[in-house]
Amino acid sequence: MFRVLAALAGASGVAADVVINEIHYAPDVKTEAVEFIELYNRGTNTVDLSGWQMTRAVQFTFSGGTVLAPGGLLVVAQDPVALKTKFGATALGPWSGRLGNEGDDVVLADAAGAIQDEVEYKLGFPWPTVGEPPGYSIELINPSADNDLGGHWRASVVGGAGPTSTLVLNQGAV
Ligand SMILES: [Ca+2]
Ligand SMILES: [Ca+2]
Repeated sequence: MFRVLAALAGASGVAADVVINEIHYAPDVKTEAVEFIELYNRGTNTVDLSGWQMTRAVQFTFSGGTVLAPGGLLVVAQDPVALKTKFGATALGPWSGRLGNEGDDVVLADAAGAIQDEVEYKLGFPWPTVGEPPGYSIELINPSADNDLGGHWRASVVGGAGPTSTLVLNQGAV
């Protein structure tokens, strides 16, 4: 019975410790492959991401030994080289696929294939409107907020100042 309940909790969007915290899906320069997704560990334990996957909109498998410490941020990029060039940020990747500019479905699944977090973002109210210069991402206002709700996201200038808009790769992640 406990196992059934646990499975249901995981499937119903009760997010685990690692959450999708920022999504840069509409770069201002359309020819630049600088889409990225930032993950955040809001829990109190280091999470082993070995074999975890991003699925649906984009596909990426985390290699063995990838871990995310409590409070740590981890960026997965469409093209890590392009991301480094534009924003000076280090990221995992590359992934396959593209993030839709008018909405898409981002899924983070663990090594067993169970969904740990999912965001079906949309363009426009109640979701932030992005896509014009200077190149906004959408960012969760508070990592403890339910990221299924558009009102819990805000537009954020990528690479801009501020503790919640910097790209940080957890040191232990690579
Ligand atoms: Ca896109
Ligand atoms: Ca979610």
